[in-house]
Amino acid sequence: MYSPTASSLRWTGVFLLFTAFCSLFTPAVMVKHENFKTCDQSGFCKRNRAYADVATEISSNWKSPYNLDAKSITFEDGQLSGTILKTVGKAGETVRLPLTVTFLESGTARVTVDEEKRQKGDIVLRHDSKARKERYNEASKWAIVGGLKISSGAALSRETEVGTTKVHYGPAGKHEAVIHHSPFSIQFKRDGETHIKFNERGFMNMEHWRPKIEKPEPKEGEEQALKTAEATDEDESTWWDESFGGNTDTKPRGPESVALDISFPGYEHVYGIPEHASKMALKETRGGDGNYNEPYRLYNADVFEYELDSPMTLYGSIPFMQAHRKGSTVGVFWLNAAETWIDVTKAKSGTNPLSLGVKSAVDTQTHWTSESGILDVFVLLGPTPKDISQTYGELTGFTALPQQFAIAYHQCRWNYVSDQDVMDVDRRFDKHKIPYDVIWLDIEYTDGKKYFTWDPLTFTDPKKMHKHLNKRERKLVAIIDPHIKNTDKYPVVEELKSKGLAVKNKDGNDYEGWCWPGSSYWVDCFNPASIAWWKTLFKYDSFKGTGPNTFIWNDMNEPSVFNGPETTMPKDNLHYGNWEHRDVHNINGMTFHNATYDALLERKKGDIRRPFALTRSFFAGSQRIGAMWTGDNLAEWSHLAASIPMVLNQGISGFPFAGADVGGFFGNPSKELLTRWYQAGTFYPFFRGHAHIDTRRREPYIPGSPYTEIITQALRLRYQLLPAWYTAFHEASTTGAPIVRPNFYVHPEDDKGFAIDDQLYIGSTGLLAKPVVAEGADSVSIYTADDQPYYDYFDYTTYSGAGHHTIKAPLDKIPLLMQGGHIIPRRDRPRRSSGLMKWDPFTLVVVLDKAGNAEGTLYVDDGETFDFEQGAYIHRHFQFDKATKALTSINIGDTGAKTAAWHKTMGKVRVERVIIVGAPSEWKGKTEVVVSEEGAKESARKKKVEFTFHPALGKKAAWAVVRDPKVAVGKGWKIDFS
Ligand code: MIG
Repeated sequence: MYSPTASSLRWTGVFLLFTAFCSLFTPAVMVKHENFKTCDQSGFCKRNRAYADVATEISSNWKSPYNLDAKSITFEDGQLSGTILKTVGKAGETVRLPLTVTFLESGTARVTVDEEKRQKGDIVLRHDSKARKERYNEASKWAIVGGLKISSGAALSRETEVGTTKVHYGPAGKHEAVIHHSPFSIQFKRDGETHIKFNERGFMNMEHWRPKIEKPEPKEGEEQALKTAEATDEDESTWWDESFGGNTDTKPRGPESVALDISFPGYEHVYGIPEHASKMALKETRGGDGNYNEPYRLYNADVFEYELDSPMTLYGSIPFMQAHRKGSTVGVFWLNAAETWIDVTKAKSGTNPLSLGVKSAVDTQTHWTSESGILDVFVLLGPTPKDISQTYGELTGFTALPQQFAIAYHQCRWNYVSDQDVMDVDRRFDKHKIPYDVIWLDIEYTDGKKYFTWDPLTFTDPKKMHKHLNKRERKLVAIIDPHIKNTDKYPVVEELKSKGLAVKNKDGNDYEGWCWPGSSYWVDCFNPASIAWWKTLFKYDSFKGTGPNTFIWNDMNEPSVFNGPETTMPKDNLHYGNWEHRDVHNINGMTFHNATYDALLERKKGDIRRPFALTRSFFAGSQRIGAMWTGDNLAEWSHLAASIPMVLNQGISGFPFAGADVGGFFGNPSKELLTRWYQAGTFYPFFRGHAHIDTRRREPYIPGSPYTEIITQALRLRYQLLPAWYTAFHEASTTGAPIVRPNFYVHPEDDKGFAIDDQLYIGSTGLLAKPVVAEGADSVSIYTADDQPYYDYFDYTTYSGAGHHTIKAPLDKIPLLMQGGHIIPRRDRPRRSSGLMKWDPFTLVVVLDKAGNAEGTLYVDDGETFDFEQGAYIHRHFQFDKATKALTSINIGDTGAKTAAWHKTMGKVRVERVIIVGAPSEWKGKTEVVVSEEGAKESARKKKVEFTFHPALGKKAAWAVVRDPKVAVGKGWKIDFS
């Protein structure tokens, strides 16, 4: 038997280095298409596309075989139930499919279709297997955390039509579901207008359970005859097993896919369904020029050297799509964890031409297909983008409010090779006065890829390293992957096996596969006992050398399996509860990330710090746990450009704490590319530099002058704006709103901007960035959607009028504008880390709108603990009112047990400067303003403070400064400019 020896491991290392070395000389890196299925190579996708083709053929007499049995319909407590009968085969046998349509208080409707459990006899006929014999119905257990309150007002409509059932629901009963019985279809209406249609085109398909009938092998000469016979029937070739790339999926339960067409009449744009390296506005996937010829695929996978502008699957999936047009945004959340494909096509609208102008002349039609599970779809009727993020967030959870350090800058590479190396990098950042918060350790820190250990030669004193970092309040993130090395004398693998917590193969034995450590097992985090065990591994006295400033990175959790089909696990593997891997694949990564989060919560009794865990694989709901990044991109300009729509798409899909590897993972970026990437990266909610093991070092201090200085400026900008970012994160954590926002989200009425995905707004701050993503560019064209003035962030150059504006952008310039009407909180004192800024005073930038008004918010808490849940925070609303000529600060936070104590400390921090951009010219000559603060002593109630006015200069707006008004951030106050 093979057992890895020290020397064989060394050889594996040499081999890996060698492969990596070779790849340096591969001229154009390209994804290996042959490693991943096309729709045609994925049995159920092919079958359902063929089904759709038959349904669309005009000449066929085809009729959807799904009929809702009118006699079965009941309505009770906001829920309609019934049975859909599917007519099968020539004999007209029927399959019974229980339907529920649940009407929720949020105005959302949830439609589920299951398959009635068959008689014992039926099941026995099925292929013998240890797998469960019902459809997977536990996805909601992982994805859904709320929003399920039933609409008490939902009621059957009194107006009746034969063959139709109508239900009024939602706010003020404005929503209506019109359910047609034969064939079964649903129209979802808002204010009398149809926004979403189910099964309009008749693609609904639930491949029902059936016994496997062994067909005799065709004898010679009979083949042709058999083929002709089959041609009239369904294609059964992939029903009972299916092979791809030398792997065979045994499919013990046979075909069991679920499919449905969902149409958005009058909607030209659909967004969402990450993760794909494609534009934010989804493209058509069948036929025509400039379209994809493959559906968008959701099957979490470690796609090596992924290609751009592609519907290919990537590491994570969120089966949530929204459709947008002027005046309306709606959404569908397809809650299914199995492999899923989505076709998108557009058709000339069938809607009334009179209503055009609001509606698009185009309908978007989609076709969703998943390999197994029940059908479970949420229908969200908006009507605004914000309503959509809110209702989706109520269902799957809002972004966890991270610690402050987690939204600052992270420095990573594969690998910092020793504890000395880590401390050396840290010192160099300090030497160059470059701020950073977190340094990361990739897999090489371990002893031979055994997680929870340190390499005894290179990381001899992890405690000392942590202590060193802690001096500047810096943190360490260490990687922990889900593959557990199969080796002797490794307690982690011994426990995993002896406790029976590993994922099983189809025969019920521990599944063994190949990953970084060589032979490995995978922890099955669907099992509550696995989570309980996983928690024990992170305790400080178990994972020795770690402490409160150690956090975790989860990689490879798709899961990535080097020798598995499509680099992941066989679908017939078994998880806790005897569900097949097929059923749960897309949730797998989230369960691992979730276990890690739980473990971080309980490292030490009484530790109440918020966990931080980064994940590569994700599903709907992962936003509750931590951050994601877009995986292994390339150090190429095109990948820098692609990162912007990807990050925006994450935001509108409910998982906004997202970023891409700054600098590009594979390859060596030019100094110019690296610099531009840092400038763009300051606008990623998750901001981390990272690099492959074979690349040259590229920490910000490496490229030298002027690049290092320019990168430092970009990093300082991020740190300066941390109060604005943190406020945006807080908003995301309470409303589900994206942290960086695309044009359509901020300007839902501006149809010219619906497809724009290369510029971004930060939260509600009015900050609008257009990163430079082209080599040699010295300007960008930025789009502004309204007629507010937009001011250059750095020099107040004014851009007015909706449309495109050219901004000069030499290498040292970041195109960043401030939309008139906002008040932006900052902290202007440069520090080495965000932790050191905790008690720094604030600067407020008041950016006046056309009318001369502005408003904004600031959220501040300790950036560390959960005390904010007990009121330990400050939440202010600032307003500059033209009429009263005053800037005021008022409290908009609730209070709790810890409010008072918090206000005694943080509340006292000052606002040290107020800058007014677009200041009115009548302020010329003014030298003082009057400041008053609530609760101040009578003598100090009104104080005069120095004021300077700077007149407009060419295109540069006039601005003014109030120097040190000495008002506390936690108090109500007023600055009078009259
Ligand atoms: O197969 O841990 O995406 O960020 O540096 C590669 C090594 C494994 C993939 C991650 C990348 C990380 C690398 N990992």
